[in-house]
Amino acid sequence: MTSDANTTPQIDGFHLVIEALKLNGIDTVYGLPGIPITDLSRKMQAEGVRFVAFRHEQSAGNAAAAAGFLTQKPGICLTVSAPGFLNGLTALANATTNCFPMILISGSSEREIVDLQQGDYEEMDQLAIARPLCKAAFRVLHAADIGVGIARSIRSAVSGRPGGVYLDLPAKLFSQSIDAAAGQRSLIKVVDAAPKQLPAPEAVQRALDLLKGARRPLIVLGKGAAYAQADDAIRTLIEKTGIPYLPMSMAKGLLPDTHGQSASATRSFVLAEADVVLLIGARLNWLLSHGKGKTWGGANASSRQFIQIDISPTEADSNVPIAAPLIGDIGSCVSALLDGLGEHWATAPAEWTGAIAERKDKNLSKMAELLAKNPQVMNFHSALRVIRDVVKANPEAIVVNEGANTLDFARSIVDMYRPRKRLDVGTWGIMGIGMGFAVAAAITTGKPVIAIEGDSAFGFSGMEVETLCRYDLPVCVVVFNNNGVYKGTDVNPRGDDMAPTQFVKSARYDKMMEAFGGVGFNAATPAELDAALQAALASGRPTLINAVIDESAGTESGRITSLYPQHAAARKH
Ligand SMILES: Cc1ncc(C[n+]2csc(CCOP(=O)(O)OP(=O)(O)O)c2C)c(N)n1
Ligand SMILES: [Mg+2]
Repeated sequence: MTSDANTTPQIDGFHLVIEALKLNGIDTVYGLPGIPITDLSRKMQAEGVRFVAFRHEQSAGNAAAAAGFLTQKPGICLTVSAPGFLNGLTALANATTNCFPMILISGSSEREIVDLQQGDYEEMDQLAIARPLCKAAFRVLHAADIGVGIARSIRSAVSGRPGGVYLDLPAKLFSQSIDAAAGQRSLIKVVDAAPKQLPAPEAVQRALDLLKGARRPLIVLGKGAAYAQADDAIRTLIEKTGIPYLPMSMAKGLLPDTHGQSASATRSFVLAEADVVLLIGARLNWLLSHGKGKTWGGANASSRQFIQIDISPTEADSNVPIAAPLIGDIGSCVSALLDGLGEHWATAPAEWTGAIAERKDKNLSKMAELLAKNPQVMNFHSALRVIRDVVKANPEAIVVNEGANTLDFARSIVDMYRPRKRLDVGTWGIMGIGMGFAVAAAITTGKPVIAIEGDSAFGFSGMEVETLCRYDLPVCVVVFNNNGVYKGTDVNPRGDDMAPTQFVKSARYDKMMEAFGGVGFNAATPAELDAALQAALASGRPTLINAVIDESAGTESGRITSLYPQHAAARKH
């Protein structure tokens, strides 16, 4: 705020943006400075908003998205114009796909020049480019509209199905000044940003009737269920009905993975056999084989009935018919089901739960055998056994996970015990979320983070180890170093160049962390890995463990080989 003897007090665009964010409880911004937002980042800091600066905007955007998922408040990413904006855009699109609330705020160049395409510094029509990739996109041209712009962005990000929002702030806006009192009045404190949406009573009854008649019921928990923070209601519903459940990867830990009703260890059996499936915040996309085909029992699939809890009415019937859509927020829908169960609800038939238990036991002992092996060179199993045990002993730790084999094996081997403790590549299977998610997890929760990273996956955001060191965050990165993408044994048949999936052999990723003052370990055995992890958790220092993994242990694309075009073609011949 500025004033002198001859003028009324004024407030500028910089401060209106900052005040609008603060008024709405936003205390942290993830970003990367430069024209025209460097001063905004400084002034934010001066006004008590934490500015966490990254080395690449995509990581800052990923951090904002993860913060949104963990807190139900929109995570804010701040970037410069054109290239910085584009770098942040992948994270914005990924957040939208995953239903994480975030707002990408980018500075932009002179509208008059951009729109006439006269070649301004970092010229780009950012609003038009962002619009198809997010839930909503806004531009503010007048300082007096900043309050509305921020309020609309917050509402759009968190209400209904959460997602990404783009907010365009042209450079000229920041230096515009308006009367300070009018400026304060123009700010909006958003009331009830994500209103509850109660399901209709007849929709609840329809769902209960279907569930009551089920002989082989199944509940699938998606990351929407984790986001909803309706943990007690969801657990009560599962335990009261005795229905076996499957958590999608980021729903792991909503109930402890060791829970008796978890059917994860016999996923293919329950998906193929279940007759009524209750989806809670889980979409029937590719991760659930679109609700049809071989995974869902082939011929059986057509007789299966779905109940779908989702906040978006257009989600139902996206892939297969939904017999009982239950539209509303997850907390309200699950509570309504609980209320409708009454006193005498018959739990899931013993024939079904018994068949599951039998298969589960068998699969779990097979897995235990695999995990107990101690091969000469560490493989995914022997390394993940160590991490599984460390997470069990430290259930408050947050696990971040990306890669192909490193992802697939970690997802099934590392049990989670508490809600929202697992962050991963989500709906798109995107590489590059690792360090951004890890930073946000550490900053928003203050808990230790273990990032389980394929060596390729890590490379997408690896420079952010400097960010981990700069903010001295309790993040332990474990790089599963198998010398390449999927494995390190590929050779180029012509012999005149490296294969596309190969990396430098025996690289020492731990040295990267040491370069910035963090702690590095090289671990070639389970015992070394365990010691390094224990040291990292005890010290709370940024740590990188280079875990040496058998370079021949992985398979192409981990477990999604079937999506490869050439494999599909090969099957036909
Ligand atoms: C942004 C992006 N680029 C490329 C891919 C394709 N991709 C999937 S997994 C993967 C890396 C797998 O290698 P690594 O992380 O080393 O895991 P490993 O299987 O070796 O354990 C890549 C490049 C992707 N999913 N996302
Ligand atoms: Mg690898």
